[in-house]
Amino acid sequence: MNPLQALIFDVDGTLAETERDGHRVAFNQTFAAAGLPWQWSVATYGDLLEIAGGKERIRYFIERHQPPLPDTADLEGLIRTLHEAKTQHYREIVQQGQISLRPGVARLIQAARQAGVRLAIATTSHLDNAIALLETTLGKESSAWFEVIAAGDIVPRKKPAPDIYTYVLAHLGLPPQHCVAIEDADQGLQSARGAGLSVVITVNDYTRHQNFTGADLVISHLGEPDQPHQVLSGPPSPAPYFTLETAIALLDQRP
Ligand code: XBP
Repeated sequence: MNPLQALIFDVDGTLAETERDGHRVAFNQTFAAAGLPWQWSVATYGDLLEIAGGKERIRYFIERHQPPLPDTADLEGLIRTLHEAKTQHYREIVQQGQISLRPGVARLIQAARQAGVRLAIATTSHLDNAIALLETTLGKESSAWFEVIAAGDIVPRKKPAPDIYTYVLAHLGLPPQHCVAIEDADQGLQSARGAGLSVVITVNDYTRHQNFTGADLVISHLGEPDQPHQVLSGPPSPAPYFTLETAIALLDQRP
């Protein structure tokens, strides 16, 4: 049996650089449309990313920054309404083609499909966001390539809790020893590790200085034959880009 049965992808920051130019912009569009004088700069948003989940991030911003608030007793209702509008704005940004996949993502997904390696998604973001990104970047039919798309509020505790990865494994019917998670951030690493998975980190500008102790491999991105990746920590790569063989080698070295 192939030791590699499934690849489980995080979405935001891993499949694409969605945070700075996608989610952040959508939050700001939402605040402006709601008449709120809130603006999340690139730097502020970097700090807010410590909190996974859009609704949770808005709540944290209100508690931490005490911005001017509309006159309402229903704070939870306000957060819910803002987040629904933000999801809409984000989908529009993605569907306009403003976000592209990171190097090597499409290549690795196609290689997995050809080799019969199963695919899944584990994201904190809203399901509609994940589907919009997949369908816009990989084609209308592509969301069906993923046997499980676990997203948003499907589990009670978001990353860094292991729940979303545990959910994916349960629905794939696979033990973690036969799967590799691909992530971009420390919260995702903790979540996937907590579920017993091997983890590959592809860093980005928001996450490259985080602590990735416990990751099996940390690389700049998945890479392409003509766009080699850099190995930041972990075993030297036999190829200048991440392959299914690299994933199998990581599983083989598990204690
Ligand atoms: C990233 C997140 C999300 C997005 C915003 O999730 O934390 O909250 O920033 O999306 P992941 P929502 O890295 O797990 O894909 O507003 O839909 O929550």
